[in-house]
Amino acid sequence: MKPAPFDYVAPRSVAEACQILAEAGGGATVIAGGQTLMPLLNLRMSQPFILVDITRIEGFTGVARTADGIRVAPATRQADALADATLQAHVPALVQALAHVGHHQTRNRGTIGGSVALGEPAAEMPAVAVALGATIEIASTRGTRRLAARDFYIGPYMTALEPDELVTGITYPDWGPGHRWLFREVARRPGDFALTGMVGALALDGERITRAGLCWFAMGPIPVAMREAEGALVGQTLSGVDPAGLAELALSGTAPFDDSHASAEYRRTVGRRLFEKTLRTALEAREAA
Ligand SMILES: Cc1cc2nc3c(=O)[nH]c(=O)nc-3n(C[C@@H](O)[C@H](O)[C@H](O)COP(=O)(O)OP(=O)(O)OC[C@H]3O[C@@H](n4cnc5c(N)ncnc54)[C@H](O)[C@@H]3O)c2cc1C
Repeated sequence: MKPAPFDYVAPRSVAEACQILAEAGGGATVIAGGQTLMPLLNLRMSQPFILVDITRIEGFTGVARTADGIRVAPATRQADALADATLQAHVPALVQALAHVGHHQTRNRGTIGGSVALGEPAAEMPAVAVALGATIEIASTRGTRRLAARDFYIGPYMTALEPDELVTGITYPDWGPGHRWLFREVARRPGDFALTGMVGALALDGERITRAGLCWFAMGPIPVAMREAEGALVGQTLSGVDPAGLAELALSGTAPFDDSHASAEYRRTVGRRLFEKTLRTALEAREAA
């Protein structure tokens, strides 16, 4: 199939893009890398009358250090983020996760902002944002606002974004030198969406864990923060943590689902083992971030 007819615009500024979205009254759709949207258009599951290409907006690509952490502009290609030295040094969990987002070909087009804004429950980037405590910048003609990633995801493919709003940046806190990062997923084939996966970081003061951020993906309708496990980890020493003992806490709040790829029971069982193994690896890591 081919898409239903639409107009195409490529604004050069955030103000221009927001004006177009506002005037369209819900009839416009943002396109970034197009890796998810193009198939939806071709299948006519999405039928906007205007497509707003945000990749030419000034300042919409690149990674920068700011007072709040590391800011990734929304149209930054996943392949560029994967190769970015600042992200590699300061947000290694994101870089590790990115290597599992699709394939070389999709990462050459796909963007960080597109993945964050889409809110696919099995996607890696929303879970990274939730785990690390990222802040999402949002703009519209009504102004700008900042939202914690933990408040951004509402349901499968549903976020707090209004139809006239645009994600204009994602800022990841710097978890500090020597922090431990965690990432692991299980997928049928490299590049497939995960059947289950987790990502996170532990901030340290010497051997003591001062902050923990952990999140599941493909374990519920949204990225599921492991709030109880995070709380139990803070204050413990690296050698004092019992990963097996924490696994049940980590699973609380998850709502794994049955689909054609795996059963909920499979996700829960594999998730438990994956959590234990991933946490143990992070605790024992000789060389941390
Ligand atoms: C074969 C294949 C395998 C894949 N495997 C994975 C995988 O394993 N893990 C994974 O996470 N993804 C995977 N993907 C999807 C990934 O490649 C996409 O890049 C990502 O989901 C969307 O990013 P995009 O830049 O392509 O966004 P687009 O497709 O352009 O847009 C996606 C949605 O986000 C909205 N949007 C985009 N940018 C913004 C913004 N700045 N503000 C507001 N709304 C915005 C669009 O309106 C649209 O609704 C795969 C895709 C393919 C084709």
